[in-house]
Amino acid sequence: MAQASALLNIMMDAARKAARKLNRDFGEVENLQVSKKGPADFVSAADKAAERILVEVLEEKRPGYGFLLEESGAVKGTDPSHRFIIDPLDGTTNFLHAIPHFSISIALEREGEIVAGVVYDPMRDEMFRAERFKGAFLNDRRLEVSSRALMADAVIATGIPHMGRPGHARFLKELHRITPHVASVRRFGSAALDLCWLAAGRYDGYWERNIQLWDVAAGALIVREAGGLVGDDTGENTIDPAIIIAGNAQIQPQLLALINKANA
Ligand code: 2AM
Ligand code: CA
Repeated sequence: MAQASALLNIMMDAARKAARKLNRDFGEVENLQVSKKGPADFVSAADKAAERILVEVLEEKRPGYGFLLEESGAVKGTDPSHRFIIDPLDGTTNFLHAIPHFSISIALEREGEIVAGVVYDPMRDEMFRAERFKGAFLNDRRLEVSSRALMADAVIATGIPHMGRPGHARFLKELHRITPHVASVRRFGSAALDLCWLAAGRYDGYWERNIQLWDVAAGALIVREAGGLVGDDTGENTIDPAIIIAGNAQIQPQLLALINKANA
């Protein structure tokens, strides 16, 4: 078991503090399901409140760092080389429907590189963390991606484009190309957790298009530090929220090939 650094401890403390608020609000959402108005406004307030807590904790411990926030956008810091990239509630649709699968995602970027990442799943009390070159962990257990090499054995996670977003037809083409070759496909609704579950060897691959940097910045580092690959559809080893193709080192290239075939 490796001791987490001071930086990761700060990021994890922030996540746990914000999670306490999200947990209370999740309980309330479960009650609001039956109300006429529904929980939508309440959830958007919960989201913002969690973000405020995260910023408050991180600002106090790392004054001057900038932020890229899902709810409030970019906030410039006095230190131009550091920024936290934060999704206070990844899996909002799940949260809104009282489906207990969502997370808090915090990444730290230094000079344009993601150097630390924390993803916390408050419902399962699972804290995923990684620092560059120092490995990935789930709570205190070192993570490694699965060793499944055959697509026929692989469980692949994905995200389906939601209402109002482009790419529905393309998604179906890709799904149609992939499903006959793999054991199963899953769509659970939190990109940050999809990546962490891949890092933990639960999934063997993952792809999604048209998401945002805050959905994947921390999770992508966690996958890489667990020995997995994260890239785009050209085979470049990059974190491009327009197209994320990830997997263990055997599955990722095969998934990439199928996605490119689907679009050929
Ligand atoms: P969110 O819950 O923070 O919005 C699921 O496919 C992924 O897409 C989630 O990580 C989700 O993050 C993201 N996403 C982005 N915009 C979304 C939207 N309008 N509705 C649902 N999911 C969205
Ligand atoms: Ca998100």
